[in-house]
Amino acid sequence: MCFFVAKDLSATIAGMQISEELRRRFAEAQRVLVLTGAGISAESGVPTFRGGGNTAVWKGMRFDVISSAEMVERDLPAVWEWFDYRRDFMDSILPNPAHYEIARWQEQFSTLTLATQNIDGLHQKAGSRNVIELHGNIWRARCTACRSSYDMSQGPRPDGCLECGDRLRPDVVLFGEMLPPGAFEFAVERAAECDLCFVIGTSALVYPAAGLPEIAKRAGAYVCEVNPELTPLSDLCDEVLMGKAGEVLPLIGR
Ligand code: BJW
Ligand code: ZN
Repeated sequence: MCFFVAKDLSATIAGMQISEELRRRFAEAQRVLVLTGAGISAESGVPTFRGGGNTAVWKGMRFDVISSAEMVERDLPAVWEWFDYRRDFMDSILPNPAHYEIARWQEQFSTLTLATQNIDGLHQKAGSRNVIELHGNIWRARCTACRSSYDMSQGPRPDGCLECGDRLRPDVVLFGEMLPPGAFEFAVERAAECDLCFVIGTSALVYPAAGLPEIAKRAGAYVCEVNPELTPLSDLCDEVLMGKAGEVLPLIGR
């Protein structure tokens, strides 16, 4: 079931799930920014990090311990074990209607900027182009010294860096690490000039990604959240569509 919470009271007519205001904004928007998080991949079978009263745990370690810069220093083989396990699992999963709907939006707006915190590559599998991967990609390894990058989607990674021989690590952004050079800055530029912003499937707890809708709002954009649960950003949003992304997104443009 999908609950609809809108600050535009005219939109709370029984049975109407998407406000007239959002439909109008969607029809007229030129520049749209979409920020996604783990929840958009939940319907593809990818576990979220938080929510539902649970926190992801790997062999007794909280994910923010195993997915941390400190653990790369302390026990890189354990970090690889955790990421290899998740890559094996992600190999078999498919995009869901939410990923496909966002890919379709590319043809609808003159500028569609998709910034994702997800590392699973499902947006690209659904056909989205130029995805800003704020937290990296699980299908890449990178050298801990020279940052040379290795694609693991076509085969196994080498034992060490082919350029300098140093150790490889997953090319993902762990707690306490900087985001990929330029990625956040580019998303900030797009947030500051968008007229419609969607925040989809993120608990909005992790910064700087969670700051993007705040930037869009300050710039005058209409901000819409899609999530079955409220988040710290819900109050800032003009509209909160409480439901699963795969069920709600296909309704917005129809
Ligand atoms: C559905 C659904 C359905 C379910 N449909 N929805 C400012 C203030 C305080 C702290 C900081 C700050 N700025 C920076 C920090 C520190 C830190 C941070 O934010 N900490 C907070 C937790 C307090 N940030 C960082 O460290 C970042 N780096 C940084 O800032 O660098 C600068 C710097 C460096 C050094 C010193 C100082 C500054 C890096 C953050 C990297 C995050 N990495 C992870 C792990 C990636 C690797 C891995 O996969 O293991 O990224 S953490 C994890 O959280 C992952 C996610 O991308 C990220 C966000 O999670 P997300 O996507 O929101 O998922 P969930 O699970 O939290 O939520 C799912 C949601 O979906 C829920 O709301 C559900 O309801 C919903 N849902 N089903 C729609 N069907
Ligand atoms: Zn190297």
